[in-house]
Amino acid sequence: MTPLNTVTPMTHPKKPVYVARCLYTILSFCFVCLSQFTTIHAAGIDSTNTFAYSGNDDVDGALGLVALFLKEQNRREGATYVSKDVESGIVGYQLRYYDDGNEVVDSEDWFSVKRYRIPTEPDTTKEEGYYKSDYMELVDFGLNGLDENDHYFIDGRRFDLRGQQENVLRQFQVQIESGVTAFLKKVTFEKVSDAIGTRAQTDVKKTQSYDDGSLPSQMVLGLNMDYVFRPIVRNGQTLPEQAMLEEIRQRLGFVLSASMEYTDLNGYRFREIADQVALLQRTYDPIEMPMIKLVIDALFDTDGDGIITSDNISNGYTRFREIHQQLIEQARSKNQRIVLPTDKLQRLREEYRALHNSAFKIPEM
Ligand SMILES: [Ca+2]
Ligand SMILES: [Ca+2]
Ligand SMILES: [Ca+2]
Repeated sequence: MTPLNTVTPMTHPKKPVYVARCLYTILSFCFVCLSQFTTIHAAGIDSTNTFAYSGNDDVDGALGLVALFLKEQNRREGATYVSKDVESGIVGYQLRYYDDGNEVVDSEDWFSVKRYRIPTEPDTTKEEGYYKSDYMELVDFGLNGLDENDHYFIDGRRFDLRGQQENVLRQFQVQIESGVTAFLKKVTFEKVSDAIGTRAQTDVKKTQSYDDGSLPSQMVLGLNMDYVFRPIVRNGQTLPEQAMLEEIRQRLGFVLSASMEYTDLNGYRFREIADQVALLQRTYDPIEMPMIKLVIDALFDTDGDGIITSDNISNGYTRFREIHQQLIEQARSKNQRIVLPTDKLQRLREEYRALHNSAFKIPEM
């Protein structure tokens, strides 16, 4: 995992030393600026607006942001979102992102870079920009880097990458990286992140951890929901992924299970749940989604942006205990011996309404 303020090593040809020195001051400044983007986490883009794939098999977080940006720029284009042409030396690029229609960047989408050569002296007898129709287009299905499932086009003819050697795939991938870099140098990563704002992580669906160590809903809950869990830092150390996963599941799992179970006034059932590791560490079934959404939105994601910090986790847990205590006192005053799940859910709905100023609606599944 690469922290945000670390420059990702590039595999591009090295710049001469003197250029590097001249750039140093500028870079330091950009570096400070970049580190302010606390809601954006894309270690695949460095402070010089250079893009490189982060190299795991998952949807690339940084490329996902660029995809979201394209979408932001031209929503009217239907399911394909296209960038303006960018020129870099004698090469021109155009970026395209295709969403399968579910409005989030995920492994069913593709991203492409069109690459064409700009003649030093364009033929004035031909129509303007004639050379743009003579291009190569590299298509990354899944936004996870080029592999054997990807393909490219030359003059409209498709070539599959199946059976290609690793180094050939790598060469093609560098072309995509160069195209995205040319684009980022023009629009700047700052502008990209401003346009996307807090949706950055919740709209890029990942199945593995994000570049900054945040965990997607898929990892924590086993469900593709709009939640991202921020890394847990303790005594200055970020918890390892597995420990973080267990801790979040322990807390959320307890609240979820306890909300769906009755409790007797002595805490029986409650204690039983707390002892059941398998129950707390499990992943959830899609049928439980409305319930999970209610619990999380009422207790853990109180500001509704889909981002859940470690403070949110402990506050949500504490809040649940408070609410539960109130329910127990209510039950006592009515001479009841147990608190029913329906009472708990009703109380959580009230909590939700107070926070979000609207009634909880069962989400579409
Ligand atoms: Ca999609
Ligand atoms: Ca791919
Ligand atoms: Ca939040």
